Amino acid sequence: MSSELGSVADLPAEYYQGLVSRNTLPLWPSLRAVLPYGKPNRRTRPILWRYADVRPDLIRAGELTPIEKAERRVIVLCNPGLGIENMQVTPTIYIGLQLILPGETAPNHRHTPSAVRFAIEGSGGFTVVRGEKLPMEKGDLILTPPGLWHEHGHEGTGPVIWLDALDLPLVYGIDASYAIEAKPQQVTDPGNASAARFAQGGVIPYGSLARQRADYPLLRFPWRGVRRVLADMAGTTPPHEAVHVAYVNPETGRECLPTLGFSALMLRPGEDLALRRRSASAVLHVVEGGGTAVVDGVSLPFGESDTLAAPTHAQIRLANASAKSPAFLFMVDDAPLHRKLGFYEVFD
Ligand code: 1HN
Repeated sequence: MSSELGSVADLPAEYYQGLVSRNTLPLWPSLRAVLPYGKPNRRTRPILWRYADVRPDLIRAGELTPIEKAERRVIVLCNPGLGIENMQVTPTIYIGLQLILPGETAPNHRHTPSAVRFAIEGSGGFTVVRGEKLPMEKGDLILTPPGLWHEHGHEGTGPVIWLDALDLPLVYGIDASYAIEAKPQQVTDPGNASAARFAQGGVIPYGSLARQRADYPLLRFPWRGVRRVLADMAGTTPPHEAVHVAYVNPETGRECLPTLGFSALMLRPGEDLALRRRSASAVLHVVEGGGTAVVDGVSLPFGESDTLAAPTHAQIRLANASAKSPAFLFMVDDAPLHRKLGFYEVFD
């Protein structure tokens, strides 16, 4: 079945050069590289970025580069396995840490890539998406779906830092990434009214049953509620089963963005857990606590606000270092994309 295929060296040089000169190539010398047997070739390295390393560089960016010269003041996490200039943590996922200082604004724009913000530090920061003013407190998830206007501001004191996750490598990779700029939005919903509409799981505004569903009815998922659900589930979830919740569109129950999926995990005190191996690539960000992740055999000790990369098809073990306190992790993955492409798999 899997026999050795012919190489470029097997071919007359003049034949091969002729093919190249006509912008063509023989498939067979490259076939196994582009379509390996059993498992994909994964260039993504399992690595971790410590918040303690990135934060000082981000704070320094605040001194070196005024917001007007940056638009978005971001230090980008770059997986060396994918080429650091390509600004990818996994082949589909871009991650950056963004800093905004008191009184600064990051101008209004919209673009084809999907984005989310996950708040790390500081208070008083906000994002306006589709006219809704959305506060960003530690652990809050805020969606900026493709095509929706968004801009950021900061009404508090001290630095505000959040994590940006985008499907930029994917959208850029298909020559589809671009933005449009505009004047600041009119804030039509200063009080985050959608939070009230979807505050109770399983209960939605009555009209949502009959009408054509909005694509993105809920844009902000406060951490406080997610943490409470995880802590409540921890007591009733069997040992060795992950305490794991997905962020979804509350009207459809489906994923909340087209390509990227979001979820949160709690590691119980002393817990050492193998996640189910999946086809999707993922990024894990530590909200609270510390421990060790072992990703495809690579041991990555983690603490609060650290971020790590997991390749497609990766074996992931997560151990909580504390016997007393829980640890909480936020996950971004490209499972929705894999599902849409028809090849999402869960193994084992
Ligand atoms: C973007 O729009 C933001 O809106 C942050 O804060 C990072 C990276 C690449 C492309 C667009 C933002 C981004 C981005």
